[in-house]
Amino acid sequence: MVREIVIWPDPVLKEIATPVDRVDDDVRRLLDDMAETMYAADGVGLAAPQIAVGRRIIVIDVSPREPDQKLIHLVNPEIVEAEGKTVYTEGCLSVPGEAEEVERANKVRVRALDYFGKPFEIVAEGDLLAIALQHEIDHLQGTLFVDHLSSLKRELIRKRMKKLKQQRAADAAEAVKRAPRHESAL
Ligand code: GNR
Ligand code: NI
Repeated sequence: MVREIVIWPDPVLKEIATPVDRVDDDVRRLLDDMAETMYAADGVGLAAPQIAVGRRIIVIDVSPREPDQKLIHLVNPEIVEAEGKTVYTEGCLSVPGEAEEVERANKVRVRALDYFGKPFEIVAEGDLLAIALQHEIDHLQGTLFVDHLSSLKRELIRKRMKKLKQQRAADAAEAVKRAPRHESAL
């Protein structure tokens, strides 16, 4: 099921997500919904807080940009090693239409549980996967790419998000007005 993606600013995006204690069918259903939501939105990653779920769960699929990669499920991910520095122009599904340069580690080693609850490690260096791992793990700490920008840039983006939310609310109200009424409502 495709879920609704929360737009920044929203309190749920600032919360620290809670660790998962067992990768059971409920968690796997969430992972499936998150992958479906990520693909529907044309994203390369998604963190559970973006669908208003405060748990340490991430999906990443950078294969549109790095064809040797595939869908990765990460539960309770931890960065166990970070090295070097790099700058990448980032976007976020919770901050639509915005893109800004962010400085991050060039190489990361991440430990997590997979779709079946089995521990694994992944190392990424100098590519979008390395960036996406850090971007998504940031989400679990309540941090978005806009928090890495100057306050001036962040406040400009905040204004544009406010306008975008108002426009979406107006569009939704208009859609209700135009919708043919159900018989019981006549
Ligand atoms: O789809 C996404 N693209 C992207 C591009 C550059 C750096 C990071 C990302 S992650 C983003 C999806 C998203 O918001 N994940 O939280
Ligand atoms: Ni994001």
